[in-house]
Amino acid sequence: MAKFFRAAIMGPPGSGKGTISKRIAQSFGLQYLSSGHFLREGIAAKTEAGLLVGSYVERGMLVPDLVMNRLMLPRLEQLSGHSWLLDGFPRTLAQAVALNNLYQLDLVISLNIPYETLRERLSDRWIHPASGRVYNMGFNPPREQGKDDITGESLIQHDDDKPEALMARLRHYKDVAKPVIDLYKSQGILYSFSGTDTDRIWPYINTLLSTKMLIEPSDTCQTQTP
Ligand code: G5P
Ligand code: MG
Repeated sequence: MAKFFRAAIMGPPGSGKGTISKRIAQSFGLQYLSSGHFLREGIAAKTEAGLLVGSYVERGMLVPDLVMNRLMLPRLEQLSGHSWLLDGFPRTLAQAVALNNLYQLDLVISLNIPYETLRERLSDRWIHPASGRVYNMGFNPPREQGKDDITGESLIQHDDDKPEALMARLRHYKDVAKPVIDLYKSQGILYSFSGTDTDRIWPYINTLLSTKMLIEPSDTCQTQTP
């Protein structure tokens, strides 16, 4: 494997970023950082920053770029010497530029999932708030209904998965993601995957990463045709 491998995964709400990130982290040993998880940690802890971002997350709005950059970039500094995967960050061009000023990504995965599939998935999604573990009543149900498999504690549904917030999140995603996708395309590191089933997309991502992590050192210049 390359000494350090740096990747990001993009996609609309419910596209499977979290599910695929966990598989990547497990299969390839990357450190996995989810912006949504860190935000929810702050909200649950009721810190000053948590209260501020809570109002955005509840309404399905993007948290301001400066707040996101301050939340995510220092965590990457702590991971120097590790390979990592970002889930949900960067989400805007300003975030992508701030990240790019510090780190050159090796690969960006973009998930294209039809709207109807996203809507069905998110209305069925339940979370264990303390750990961030995600369940789906159809795809990935807990062993006991409404309870976390590990702790037995109650599962909850996010405010931002409720219908009004969800529509707002999907509308925002497309507009805001386009310049970010264009940036990574222009760098030759964007790989897009389309489909309705994570299990069918996963083998392609697995193969791509196996190839990239085996043969491409992160610090060499790359010419790729995604
Ligand atoms: P998050 O937490 O980053 P979103 O909105 O981007 O949230 P989300 O909801 O976490 O995305 P996901 O990670 O893309 O979705 O998808 P997932 O959780 O793996 O899968 C969704 C559901 O579908 C799960 O229940 C899963 O089990 C199920 N599933 C997966 N695959 C399949 C399948 O093949 N079939 C079926 N049937 N089910 C499947 O961000 C939350 C908020 O934080 C703020 C924003 O307010 C955002 O709305 N935020 C930021 N703001 C500004 N900048 C940033 N960088 C920000 N990052 C977060
Ligand atoms: Mg997620």
